[in-house]
Amino acid sequence: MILVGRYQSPFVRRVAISLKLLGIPFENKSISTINDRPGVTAHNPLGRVPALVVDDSETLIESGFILDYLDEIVGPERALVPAKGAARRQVLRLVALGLGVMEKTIALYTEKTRRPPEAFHPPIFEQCRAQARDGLVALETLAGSPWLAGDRLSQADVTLAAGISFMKIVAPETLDGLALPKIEAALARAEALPAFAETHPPA
Ligand SMILES: N[C@@H](CCC(=O)N[C@@H](CS)C(=O)NCC(=O)O)C(=O)O
Repeated sequence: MILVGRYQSPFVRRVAISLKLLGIPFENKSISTINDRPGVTAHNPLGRVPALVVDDSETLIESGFILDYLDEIVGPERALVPAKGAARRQVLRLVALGLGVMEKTIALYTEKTRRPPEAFHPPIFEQCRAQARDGLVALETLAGSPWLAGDRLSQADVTLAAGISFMKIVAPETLDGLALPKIEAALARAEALPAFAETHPPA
């Protein structure tokens, strides 16, 4: 399999971490949506990463759908999202919050780096920042221990680790004044694992 996209993207990184955690061999085609748009559109007409080339005839897009496929390959015992019931809904709730935080962090990054100064609109920036912070507070409230969903590492830990690492690089001030002990503990535990350490984006 070939994972298209750079680990600087938290969406790409959550797929890379999952592939490694699940022991699925892959190559990383580390190309950027900014510097190599034709290279990316060759795999995804939307020009977005990640894409996962499964074989000569099939490429998957959308990180959530790619992760669903990986869980299907490894089966319910090893899947990072439980197959059914309350455990599944709890992990999906945490993942949804983590993804929301990730999306708002990307919006902050775009506002900071892509918009000309005269087009910067503080109310939108502040709203994205507040949404990211509120998402983190909600996650902290719902979080279990030692992992976010309780006893077992799940896709919630993977997604939040990818999102928070990205936030610490591009918009660290989002975290100012927040007390997130359960999240920070799960994150430290995760980042010590090879699947996380080996995919850490350069600062
Ligand atoms: N919902 C998509 C989001 C992917 C996404 O937004 N990727 C960013 C990189 S972090 C991207 O490719 N942006 C380029 C663009 O949208 O033009 C997913 O989960 O795969």
